[in-house]
Amino acid sequence: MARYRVAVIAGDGIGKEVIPIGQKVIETALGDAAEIDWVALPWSSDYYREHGRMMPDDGLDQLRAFDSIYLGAVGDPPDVPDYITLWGLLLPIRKQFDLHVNVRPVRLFQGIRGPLRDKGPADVDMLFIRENTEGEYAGAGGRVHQGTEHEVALQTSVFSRFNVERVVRYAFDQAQRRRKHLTSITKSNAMQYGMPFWDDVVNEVAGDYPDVEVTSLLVDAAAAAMITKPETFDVVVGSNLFADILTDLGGALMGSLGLPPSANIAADPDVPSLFEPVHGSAPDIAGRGIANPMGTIWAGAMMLDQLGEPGSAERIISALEKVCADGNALTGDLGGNASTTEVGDAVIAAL
Ligand code: GGG
Repeated sequence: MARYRVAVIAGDGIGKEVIPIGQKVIETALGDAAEIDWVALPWSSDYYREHGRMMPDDGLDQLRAFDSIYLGAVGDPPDVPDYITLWGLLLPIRKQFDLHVNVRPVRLFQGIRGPLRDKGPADVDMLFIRENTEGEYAGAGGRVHQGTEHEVALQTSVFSRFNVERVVRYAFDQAQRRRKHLTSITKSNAMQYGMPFWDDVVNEVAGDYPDVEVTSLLVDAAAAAMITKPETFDVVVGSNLFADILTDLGGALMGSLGLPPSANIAADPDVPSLFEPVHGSAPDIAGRGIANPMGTIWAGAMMLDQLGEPGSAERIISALEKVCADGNALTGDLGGNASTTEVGDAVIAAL
């Protein structure tokens, strides 16, 4: 029997409520096929309040020994500023482990009422590939003359050929497995260095994928087109910031940000990848037992797929589809009144 070691960082807010549900669903889906040794790590804003840092000094070394990382959410504003939680935990993991792509499906499930009047499940089925270690979130910049009236802040985007090319190739590979269309998100009219470079790399790599049709869209036009003609998107590749923003829009198209999952995939297969819902810690609803666990459950399915358990992964997605189609166990964000636990139980029953 296969055995996997998974680090669990439930984190903050609703992360602590949805992660245990995801673990139960994963164990049910695996049955006797494989076993998971879960190791809970208390790294969070509470940990920060106690220790002055989001994870221990050797946190990354500890994580490296695992097969996978399952993360809930980070963020506890205004008590702990969001840049502390993100730069103290999630972003260092993405960068140090070279989790080069962030894979984010956007799908409207049957039974879920999306916000678009004339669009249904057949129209909303995209796969975002987000550049995940540099771009606008590279962390290059600084503040000078701090606290004076001459204060200056610089936040520099970084695009390297090595990285952009491998991310774009990953997206083309995905497009070949799907409907053979790739949309590249750019802003080369206003950002005259990084974005024409991005476009050049996309055009160069496109030469190796003659069967994939490529569309280049300015990020603002892409945001509008996701609303007016979502059916024109198949695989979408974008920079760290642009794809972060557009996938929240994607979550809205799915009916709730509680639904989309995300897979942060390591370039080196010997390094753990990280799986998390797209949503954050949602402090406004934390502790009430009403958070939607579906994004976390789906992220668990992506984790199983990557660990080499595609059958169990598919069963989880089918169970999610069934629960959505039935419509009897949906949380408030999807128009229902089920609790987090009741949704988990319904997914387990569907399995
Ligand atoms: N699910 C993890 C989480 O808390 N995400 C919130 C967030 O702000 N993420 C930023 C990012 O994905 O770059």
